[in-house]
Amino acid sequence: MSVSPPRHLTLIGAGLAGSLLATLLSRRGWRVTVYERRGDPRVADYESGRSINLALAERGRMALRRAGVEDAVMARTVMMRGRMVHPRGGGTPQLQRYGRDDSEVIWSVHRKNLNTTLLQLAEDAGARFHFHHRLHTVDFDAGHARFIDDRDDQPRDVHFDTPLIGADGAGSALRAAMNRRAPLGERTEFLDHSYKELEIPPGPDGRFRIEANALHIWPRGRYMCIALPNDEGTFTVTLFLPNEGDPGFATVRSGAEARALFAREFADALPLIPHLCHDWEQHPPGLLGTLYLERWHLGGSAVLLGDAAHAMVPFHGQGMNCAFEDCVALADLLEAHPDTAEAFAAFEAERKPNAAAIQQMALDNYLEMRDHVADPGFLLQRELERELQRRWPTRFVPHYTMVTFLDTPYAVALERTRQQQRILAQATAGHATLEHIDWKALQQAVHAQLPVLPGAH
Ligand code: FAD
Ligand code: 8RB
Repeated sequence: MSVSPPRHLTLIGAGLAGSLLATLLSRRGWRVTVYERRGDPRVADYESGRSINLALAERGRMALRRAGVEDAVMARTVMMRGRMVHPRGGGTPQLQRYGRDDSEVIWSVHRKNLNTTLLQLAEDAGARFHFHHRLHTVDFDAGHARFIDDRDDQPRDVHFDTPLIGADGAGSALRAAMNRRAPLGERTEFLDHSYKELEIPPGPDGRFRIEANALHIWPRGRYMCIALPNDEGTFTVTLFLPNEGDPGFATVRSGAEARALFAREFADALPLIPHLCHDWEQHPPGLLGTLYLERWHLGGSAVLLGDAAHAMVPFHGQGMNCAFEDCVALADLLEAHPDTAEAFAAFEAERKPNAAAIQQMALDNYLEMRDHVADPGFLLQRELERELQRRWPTRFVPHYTMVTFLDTPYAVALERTRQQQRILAQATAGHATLEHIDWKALQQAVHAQLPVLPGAH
């Protein structure tokens, strides 16, 4: 006789992954209790007035569709067709499309709107939320968790007899508690670059000051600036800069120094950012890094997902998309495995290699965005890539398409990308155009090395 499986779960964190997972599980009849450090974003003015936006791609949309919330979210997004590359010295910005047409685009979405929508949906589905509960410590043997209310520093001790799911982000307190109980093999590799957020307000007519339907990039070799549109006519600008050297955060310290950097390197952006000096001096640079864990779960007692398990650098815009994919995978596996420890082990086995792959691709994409996008050799490879996709669309699927428009497992996308890069580099080496291409030889290489990719069309 086996005891009936626990149908009650406790989630830590009601951010993007926590609120989506709460919905998916509640819909399937699980009792879900969620503890969140911050206040309820639906009632409190829980963040500063600034809008922070995220790029939503197909993986994220698929997960939202599973939760029945895709349409509600999509109603308030801004389409981004491609990269708008702003050259140094003020030449005309050029759009590099992400896909073949407007069916292959990404979407800019407000973090707060998205989080609020997901929370409401989870509550409607029956999940119970406890806000102002910051997980502090866990006694796994006794089944006790201590939470702190950060408004008055008061502790609350809660007894639990359910598995714990950590969706509490990159600084996860559940991860720390699990690690104290049995080491998770944790390692964080910080990037020697950080970031600063700035804002382009709407123009006098309330409209976007630059092309709305693009992700803007100012590539400058060792560093770059980007801008994503918000639906109220603003852009959130992010400058990524090395910590050391010049320019770097160590040398560009005052608002006036930042203004001088923009005047020199981002001349067309400077007049659009009226609060540059103020914003520069108000907010410290944000750190960037990759979190690697050897283990994601503690038997059947606790498991981590999203940033808590695999925080990554932002350069592929996949952190949230990957976290959403985690939620669908975990919900499915909890359904498939009555034994929670087995479900958690299967989740780790399925997702860990894929998380490692997108972590690597995110690091690689920094070089592409800040440097390669302005390089003629790179542009020639992109041109060949498009032509190979046109000829053999189910076999030669561009890297960006696999990551952003398909749900190809990230590990498969990484492997095929490496193979494709060898083909592209070899075929274009020493040439400035595609005139010399031996299409017969390429056809052979493509068919020999790249089997038909599920989902490609
Ligand atoms: P989070 O969304 O961070 O949620 C964690 C939640 O846990 C929060 O609500 C937090 O308050 C709560 N919490 C933390 N500690 C505790 C505790 N001790 N007890 C209880 N609750 C706790 N990804 C993309 O895909 N595309 C993008 O364009 C993109 N842009 C980004 C821009 C910025 C500025 C940043 C910072 C990230 C961006 N990301 C993007 C990454 C994305 O935000 C994360 O990968 C995603 O939010 C991960 O979801 P999560 O639920 O794991 O963590
Ligand atoms: N976290 C993004 C891409 C890929 C764009 C391309 C890149 C800001 C922090 Cl840096 C970045 C992408 O290859 O042309 N898609 O979506 C989002 C990105 O940065 C987000 C806004 C960001 N994430 C800490 C800052």
